[in-house]
Amino acid sequence: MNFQRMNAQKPSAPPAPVGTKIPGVELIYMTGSPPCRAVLMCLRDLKIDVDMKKIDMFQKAEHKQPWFVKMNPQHCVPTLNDNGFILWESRAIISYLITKYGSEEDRERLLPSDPEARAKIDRMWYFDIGCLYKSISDYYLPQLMSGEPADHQRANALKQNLDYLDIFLEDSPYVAGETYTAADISILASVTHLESVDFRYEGYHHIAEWAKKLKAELPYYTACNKEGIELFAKWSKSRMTTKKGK
Ligand SMILES: N[C@@H](CCC(=O)N[C@@H](CS)C(=O)NCC(=O)O)C(=O)O
Repeated sequence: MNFQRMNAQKPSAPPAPVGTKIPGVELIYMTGSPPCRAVLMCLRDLKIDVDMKKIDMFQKAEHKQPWFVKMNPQHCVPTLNDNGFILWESRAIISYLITKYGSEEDRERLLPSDPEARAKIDRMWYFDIGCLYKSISDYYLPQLMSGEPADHQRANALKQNLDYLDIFLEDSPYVAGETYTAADISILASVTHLESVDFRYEGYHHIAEWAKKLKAELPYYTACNKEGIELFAKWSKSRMTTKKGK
């Protein structure tokens, strides 16, 4: 991806430490990235701290530099380095962090061992990566990156996936059932990404209620998300303005 000019925003400090420091673990991330925001929420939920390495994908294209491509040939963030064990894909990172560093209570709460409960989380994670987050990216990135016109089919795919999520949330307070789990973390990052592209999702009443409830319930929501959403919003606005000015 080419995110030119996004780093025209003021530089930000990594999130302040809040929990138990895990030695030798580093998270390579970017503030405006929804999957990075999801991993930040997971770290906060587990009350663990790792070294935070923010990379500049814009002016410096650090994700394309040899040291990073050698570590992660797919050159994407978030990427975790746990004492030499390298892992990318936010949902895999979240699962790994909970399994390795969560307490028994954290594991049962966020990633329950009951096969049916766990299968529902997997289903929502696959729905997120394969449908929901994918449809947000498919619709907005061509417009933001290359100035392409909005594609109606892609808009419909996004709305269809929001309809599905709204139906899922009709009968359960959280995306995978009666309690907050790791699936809510990822899907919350995806849904709130819509705020940074100015897509109003209030009309999806169950989604809107769920997001509002989580924002109020999660003590770490603002610390992990506000700055990233605002940064992406400023950038996307500038890209839309540039496009209109062409
Ligand atoms: N499915 C991946 C998506 C990761 C991703 O696309 N990250 C973007 C930033 S939001 C990135 O690193 N883009 C740079 C690139 O792909 O070269 C995840 O959930 O971690």
